[in-house]
Amino acid sequence: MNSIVTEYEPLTAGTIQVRLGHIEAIRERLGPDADKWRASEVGDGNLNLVFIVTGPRGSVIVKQALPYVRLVGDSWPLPLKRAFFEFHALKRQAARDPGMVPEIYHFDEGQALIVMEFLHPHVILRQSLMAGTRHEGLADAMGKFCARTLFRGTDLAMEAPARKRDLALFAENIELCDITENLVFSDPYFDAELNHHTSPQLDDIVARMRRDIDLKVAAQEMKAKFSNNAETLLHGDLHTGSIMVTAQETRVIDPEFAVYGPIGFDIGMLLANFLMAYYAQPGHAASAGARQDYQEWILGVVAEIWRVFQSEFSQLWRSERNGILFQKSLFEDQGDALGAEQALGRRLNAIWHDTLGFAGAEIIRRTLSLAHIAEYDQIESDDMRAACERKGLLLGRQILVNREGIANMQAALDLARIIERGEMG
Ligand code: SR1
Ligand code: MG
Repeated sequence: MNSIVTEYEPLTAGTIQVRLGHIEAIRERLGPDADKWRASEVGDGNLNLVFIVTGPRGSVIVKQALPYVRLVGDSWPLPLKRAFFEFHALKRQAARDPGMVPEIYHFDEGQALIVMEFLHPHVILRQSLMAGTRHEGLADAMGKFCARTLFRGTDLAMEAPARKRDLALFAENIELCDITENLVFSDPYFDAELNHHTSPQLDDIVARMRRDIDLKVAAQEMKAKFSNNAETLLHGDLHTGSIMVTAQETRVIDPEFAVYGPIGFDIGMLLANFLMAYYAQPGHAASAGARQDYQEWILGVVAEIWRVFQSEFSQLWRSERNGILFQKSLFEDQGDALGAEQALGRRLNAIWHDTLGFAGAEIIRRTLSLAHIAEYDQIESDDMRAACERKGLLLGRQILVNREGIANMQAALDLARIIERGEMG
């Protein structure tokens, strides 16, 4: 019952047995009798098909790119090659932070599909944050993931020829990069076709933001940093929908937006999504104030991710700085360890301010541009949703425009709390 399709063709739950039944790597995991496999399509993301396929021996995930943006439909074509970039990014992330991404069992470039480990009983972190669930080790895992994957993709760590070849490979991820450049950094600030926001409640702040020259300049400065600074291989879409968790375990999925960019981009996007989850909590609380402790837990995660990132990045700086930048021959080898520490401090400081800028841009785009977040969308009352979103927008604007003036995490979180208390309008 095997059928080897050579032209790209989207899978369905009904064709998976026939289409994939001959692939040894899958047969090993599910059992050799494909008649006994059962598939269901569970994709709830913006772009792809995702199937859970279960057989007598176990389950796998089959992820297949569609030739268009699923969220919008076939009026927005999107290259299948994104599966190729996701495959290569997963390989690199697995090498740079072992155990943090799903294992790949099979990749078919022509069919734009990746067969990978079924993470169970993991759930998408976004869902968990709405439910008010705490996760041990989440901040530690994510701080280390950011430090390890981002440091190990730079010219601080990699051999220059390998990095240049890699940079050229991921530079072809043009269309997904284009989505980020438009949706994150430009669309929120004009009347882009696919924008939407909670209306009329947010109409005033949306109009104000589009007239806000400081804000638009800051957003374009961050866009320039994103487009012009091929510093490291980014995950490219590191939000809380790209993280799967159990009570104790954290894994990262979905790096199809992978591209070379500035270190602060991934961290900024990640922290922004926690900050939005913070503001969304009143919309998910059983009664007023019931989620206050949980909100503080979320801010604790934000602070801890940044603390762990800095600590791990510093350790890697000291132990794995074997690339062409800040060579040890210029510092430690001349007995000048202090110089290397000074350079590290300056780099971390610059990453911090970039992180704030990218976080601000991400918060604003998730509220005003095309792709919103479930934490806001699932708040039924328009007034409640708008109140949460407005606070996010206020914080987003502050940390984007004033990113250079916010000295540390404590100051950023104080600002988040002031806005949550309604003390800044
Ligand atoms: C058209 S794709 C919209 C968004 O979904 C992805 O998850 C990325 O965040 C992208 O910006
Ligand atoms: Mg995704």
